[in-house]
Parts: sequence; C-alpha cells; structure tokens
Amino acid sequence: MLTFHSDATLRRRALTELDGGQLVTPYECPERVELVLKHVQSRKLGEVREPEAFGLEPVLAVHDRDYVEFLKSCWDEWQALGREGEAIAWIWPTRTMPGRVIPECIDGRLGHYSLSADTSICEGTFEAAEASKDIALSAVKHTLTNGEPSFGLCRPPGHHAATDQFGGYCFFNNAAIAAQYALDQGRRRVAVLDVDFHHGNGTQQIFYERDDVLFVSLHGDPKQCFPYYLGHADESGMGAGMGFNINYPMAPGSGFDVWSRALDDALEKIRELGCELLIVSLGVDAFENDPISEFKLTSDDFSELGRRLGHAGLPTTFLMEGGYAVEEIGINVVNVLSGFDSV
Ligand code: Q9C
Ligand code: ZN
Repeated sequence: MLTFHSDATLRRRALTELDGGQLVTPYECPERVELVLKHVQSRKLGEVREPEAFGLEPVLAVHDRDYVEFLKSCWDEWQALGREGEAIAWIWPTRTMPGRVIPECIDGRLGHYSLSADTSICEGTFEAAEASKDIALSAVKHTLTNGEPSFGLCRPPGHHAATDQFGGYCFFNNAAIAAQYALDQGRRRVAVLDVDFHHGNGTQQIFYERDDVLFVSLHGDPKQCFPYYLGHADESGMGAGMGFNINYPMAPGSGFDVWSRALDDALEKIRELGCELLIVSLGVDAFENDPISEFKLTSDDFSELGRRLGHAGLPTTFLMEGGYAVEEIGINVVNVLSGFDSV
C-alpha cells in the first residue's frame, strides 16, 4: 500500500501540554511520525510519496475562514505581544457565558477557537497542519483515482478539530477534509470509521446534520474519557443526518472481545448504508500500553483489525490520528495496514 508522508509534519514541536495540573512534554510529538515511517520502510509496506499541495480551498469546505485565519496568524500575534511561553487557551465561552461576540484580545480568541487546554500553538503549527491535510487529500485522491488503498501519515491528527475549534492535538480535520473532497469528486456517500481511542467529536460535529457522510466511532465512554462532552450512544444525527452518526462508547478497560463486536456491527452498518468509500481515522491509542488511553488491544489485535477492514471490500484510505505508545506505534500501524493488504 502507498504511504503519503512529508517532513513538513515535523515542523510542529510543541514544548508544553497541560496534563494533570502540570506542563509536560506533549504526547503528540514528531517522533511518532518518524517511528511509523521507519516501520513502513523496514516492513516493506510499499512506496512512500510526497503529498501534492491542494491549497486552502478544500479546508474551507469544512472549516470557517475566520478560524483558518486565526490559526495562521496566532503564533505571530502571540510573539508580537512578547509572550514567553506557547499560546495556550485558558478561558472559554461557557454555559452561563455563551460569548456572543468574538473577542479581539488573543486570549479571548484562543478560547473562542479552541475546545481544550491540552493543545498549545507554537512555531510551525500552521505549516505542519497544512502538510497534514495535504497528505490526507493526496491519499484519498490516490484511492479515488486508482481504486487502491492508501495510507496518509498525517500529523498533527485531525478528528477532534471542529468547524471552528482546535483541541485534542488537532487543528484541521484531515478525515473530514478528505471525505468532503471525495464528495466534491462525485462520490455520493462516504463512511468515516474512527477507531482512535478518543471520540472523533470534530468529525461528528462537522457532518451531524448530513446524510452524505456516515460517521461511525469506537471510543472510550465520554462519561470517563476525553473529550467528555460528546460521543454518547444516543447521538445519532439530526435532520437529514438522522441515522448517519453512530457511536460505540465502551468502558475503560475494554479489550478486543468487546471492541471487535462493535467493529463488526460498525462494518455492517457501513455496508447497509451504501457507502462508496471508506476513510479510516486510524488512531492506535486503543493499544494496551498507550500512556493516555484505556483500552486493551494488543499488537496482534491491530493485525486482525486490518484483516476485518480488508474483508469489507471497499476502496479505503487510512489517515493517521492518535497513538502515543511511541515504542510500538509503528508496529501497530503497520500491523493494521499489512493485515488489510493480506486479505
Ligand atoms: N493531557 C488524539 O488522540 N487529552 N487526541 C489529554 C492529558 C487529550 C487525544 C489529557 C487527548 C487527545 C488525536
Ligand atoms: Zn486518540
């Protein structure tokens, strides 16, 4: 299978993440990409290609222009104010203070355009996010054009990014951008299957009222797990989108027995609803040794995941999302992709 990768994804190297009341070195680090790439090459998965540049038009098909402009200028504005650390949001519109007016001050805008304090903006963030969406677009374009599966080694990840909010280490929603691109190229219905440990709140929000993208997510129950405020089983879409959002929240500690039953159900729904393309939001943080997640999948389980996805028989694009057990991230990702190719 073809892999799309760019060194520009390494240009974001955040120094701080708010975690348990402390600023720690972020889990979402450039080494993740280097290790996945190393395993793609050593296990001879296939050719590695540079992405093509698509510009911002396909981004603006799912994200608001003012949000994209904020991401583009945030770091320069922050530095111009002489701030010493990285740009981290610390106040938000809330239930009792909904924020009718977008503030002018950078601190107010950081809150307006974000959903969590774990994700700082630093030098190179926008450039890496641009490379990440170009990788996603190049990968899906390859699948659409040649009918062949592909893997986009996206970084930063995307599935937490909503129409006008970053967070959960995500800035542009790569899977949503790729799904919208496929529709714009004439596909009538696309499935996004999100197997990352965390609920893909951004992808859900972007397509919640639409029936042309089926969003299906397997994740830690938001009663206990990030992002806490979305991802419950009764969120099934709205208006025309009713029935086209399917959540499988599972208890922390769940292993492959429970998880794979949800997977089989999800794949049946994708088949029933007549999807022409499958985009897999491929986080491997459901892994048993992931430092911030709570499922118990083994490295062999990821091979079986790949085989089951292969048996679904759809044109498929894999896009990298989370996965923070840096030692094993490459093994787990390539296990999925080789499992898929083995079918
Ligand atoms: N500071 C993805 O897997 N929670 N994002 C951090 C510890 C954020 C994960 C809590 C988890 C976001 C793409
Ligand atoms: Zn995740």
